[in-house]
Amino acid sequence: MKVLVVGGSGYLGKRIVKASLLEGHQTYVVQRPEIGLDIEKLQLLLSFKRQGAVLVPASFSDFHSLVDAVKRVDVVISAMSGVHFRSHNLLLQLKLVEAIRVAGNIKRFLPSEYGIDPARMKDALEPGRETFDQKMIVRKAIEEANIPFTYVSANCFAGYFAGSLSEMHTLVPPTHQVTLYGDGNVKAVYVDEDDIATYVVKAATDPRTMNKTVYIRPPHNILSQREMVEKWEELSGKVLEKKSISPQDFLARMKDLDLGQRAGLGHFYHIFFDGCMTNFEVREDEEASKLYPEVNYTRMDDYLKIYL
Ligand code: NDP
Ligand code: GO6
Repeated sequence: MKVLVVGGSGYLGKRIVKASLLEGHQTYVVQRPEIGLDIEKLQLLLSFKRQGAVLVPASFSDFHSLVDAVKRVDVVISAMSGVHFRSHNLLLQLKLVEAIRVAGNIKRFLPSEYGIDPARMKDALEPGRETFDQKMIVRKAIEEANIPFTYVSANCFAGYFAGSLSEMHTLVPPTHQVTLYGDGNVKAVYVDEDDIATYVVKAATDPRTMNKTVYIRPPHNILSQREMVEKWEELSGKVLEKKSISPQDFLARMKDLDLGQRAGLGHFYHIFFDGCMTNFEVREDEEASKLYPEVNYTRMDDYLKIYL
């Protein structure tokens, strides 16, 4: 298969490029002229080329260049940034959908989702709600254009949610005390980003996932915050002092934060108080570790070793 990755130099995107090359796909990666003097991005793209990827020059400010890029492949996987607010990111994503519609050749499109299932977040708190609403607007455009799709709900990126033991404003485990959300027993789902990329690439060409949502919910990685803390205590050999925060006190922290962190706080609230990742059933034919049992996914006790 010929696979185009959009956003291929990003945090998740670079892992998707690697997974696609490993899967043996002819892998195309968008190279935007706007990266300019960003030497890290350019060197990363050049390293993809050395590994066999084809770099495709295209710009979101040149619609025809997007259509031409899309015409060269069968499958498009987007991993564009999700942190842009106030509709900027939405406009870019809709441009990509329009280019795919006009090109008319795409057998599967995976829009940039990879988190909580936005279809279940109609009542989410503002301003985090905006990220879900935008993803739903992109879905509507895809479906109205009759573009074959797969949506991937990847749950918690381990890099953000496991390393921090799910505390905000940090990416590393605390050394002395940890604040649990309520009793700390609500189940979330943690996934290594390399595994997310592997599952995304597998789902992208799978006839079983056509026009469906795939949930990445590996059974060993369905864990409460308390269980994550216990795993870290076991590994580090140190017991952390536990505090607890009520949902009301946690929400009250929002007033002092900037827009991005307020959105994040809402997401954490829905994950660790509402249990939005685990309060519904998924069938075996829509769960990634069941669809692709050959993938030896990373368990969180192994993952946490990188922080020792
Ligand atoms: P990044 O912030 O790393 O950005 C990815 C890419 O977006 C960039 O590399 C760039 O592509 C592209 N991009 C950024 N700005 C522009 C622009 N102005 N014009 C065109 N392209 C642009 O993204 P992430 O990897 O963090 O996020 C990818 C997805 O994963 C998002 O949908 C996000 O919501 C989700 N996510 C989920 C998390 C979870 O825990 N479930 C955690 C974090 C993200 P280029 O390579 O061309 O430069
Ligand atoms: C990741 C984050 C971590 C925010 C999703 C603030 C979309 C999703 C799980 O960009 O807002 O400290 O589902 O202080 O559907 C950010 C967001 C995580 C990363 C959440 C995300 C998750 C986006 C923080 C913080 C660890």
